[in-house]
Amino acid sequence: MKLHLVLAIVLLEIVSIFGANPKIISPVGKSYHIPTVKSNWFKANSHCYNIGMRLVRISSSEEHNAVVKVIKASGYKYDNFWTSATELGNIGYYWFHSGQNLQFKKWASGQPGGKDEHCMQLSRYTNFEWHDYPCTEVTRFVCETT
Ligand SMILES: [Ca+2]
Repeated sequence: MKLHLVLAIVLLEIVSIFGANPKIISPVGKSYHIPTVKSNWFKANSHCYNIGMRLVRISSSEEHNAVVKVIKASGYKYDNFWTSATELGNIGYYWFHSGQNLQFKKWASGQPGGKDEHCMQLSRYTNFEWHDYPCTEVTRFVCETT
């Protein structure tokens, strides 16, 4: 029992020391990873896939909060982050790697909208609430375990 507590504390310490690099386990059982590179939405999908992960998908308020916490604990809290939500090739937004429509939503006020903006980012301008942006924009992204 005590050993488990100690291990949990050690794990938390490791996460806080290494910031953006480790895979961080969320309350919903997923692990997250923020790569050191920036890319457009298409390459972000490829990058996550190539390391055995997927571009992040957010299905609940709990997951949203977990991802924001990971971002804020990383060294990159002044960037925007791609998620796998897009409306490319479809009517309305969906999660690219599952094809499911968005159930939970956290759009910032006035979003989504804007010409040629078809991919979703967590935006530093609105405390990481959701914005749509042009999919070709180069920025950071969050990968998750599948
Ligand atoms: Ca927008």
